[in-house]
Amino acid sequence: MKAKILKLLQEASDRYISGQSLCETLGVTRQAVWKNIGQLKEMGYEIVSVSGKGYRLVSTPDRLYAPEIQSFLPEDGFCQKVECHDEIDSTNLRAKQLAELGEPEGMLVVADKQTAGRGRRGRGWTSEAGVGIYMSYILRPSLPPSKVSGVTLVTALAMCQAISQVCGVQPLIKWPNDVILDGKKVCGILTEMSSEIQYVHYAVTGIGVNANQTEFAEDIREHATSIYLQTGKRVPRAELTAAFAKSFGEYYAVFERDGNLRSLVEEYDHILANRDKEVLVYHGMVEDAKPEDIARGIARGINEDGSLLVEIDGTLQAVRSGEVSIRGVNGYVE
Ligand code: BTX
Repeated sequence: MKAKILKLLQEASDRYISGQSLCETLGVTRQAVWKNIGQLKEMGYEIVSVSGKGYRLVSTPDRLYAPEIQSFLPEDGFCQKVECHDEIDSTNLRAKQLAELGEPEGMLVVADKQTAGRGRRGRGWTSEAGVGIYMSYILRPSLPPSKVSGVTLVTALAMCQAISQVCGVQPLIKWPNDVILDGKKVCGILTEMSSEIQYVHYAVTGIGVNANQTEFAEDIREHATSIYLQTGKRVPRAELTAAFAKSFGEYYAVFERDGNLRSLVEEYDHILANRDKEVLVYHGMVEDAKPEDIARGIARGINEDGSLLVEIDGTLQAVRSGEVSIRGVNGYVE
């Protein structure tokens, strides 16, 4: 009910909605409306009530609250369930647990803080409270396991669209799993799956967003930034979460329908950070690469499998995510 009340108040924008019309639309008593509005106020939603006029939403607190996230989402959309945590070890771990328990595709797990945020290959993801968004979607793709890595690219596309819509700034993608602003990471993506040789039980796509951080610890400062640091504007985290959830559902439907990324290649290439630039292709971990593990080439775009096409010694080679890392010639991106 709170999600519906928030939706109606948001839709009314700066107009008042009468208690009567809330009751009629929601099919509940005045007392139920009043009680729920009271609870929302206690949580920091500033809702004014004027007798004879009704209720008006003046401001929302910056929190990740499931009913508020749902209030921005269409009722028949891909995201049907949102679970929010103030603190959790890792939303990917939680989403995997829920998937094992049979939760359906399209359930989103969101946290305000992670105590054991996970990156790729055993790395960590710094997940401070109150400033970031840490979330994971449960997916049950009807695709062979070899195609699931495409989900990472779909996630990056959806996040770029959501940031551009809500924050008014266009991020780029550093293939395959980073979203960047001004050459630094604002999001990292980790897709995991449980499968048999031919069959995917479920996949989980996790995304960490640096939304409102004003500083970063020394070990990540060089390559990390936040949307706030880049735009000077506070990010409404619940709204951005919902915009991502919606956008992801739309791109994912196309990906699942085609069984590959062919309809999304052009859009992806348009915001590919390294496109037509010189890159270093590392086979294995960047940290302990030997000179023979590194090739130099020019990134040309992705193919429909989501591999990066790199021109090396005049030949176009498709490099697969999971097998290589890409760096700019002089640094992280360029
Ligand atoms: P990655 O392996 O590409 O990047 C991890 C590396 O990024 C770290 O080793 C560190 O150098 C750097 N890093 C750590 N934290 C941050 C940060 N907040 N901003 C910028 N750089 C950072 C990327 O892995 C995948 C990250 C996915 C995180 C999400 S959060 C929700 C979900 N749950 C979970 O446990 N992981 C995912």
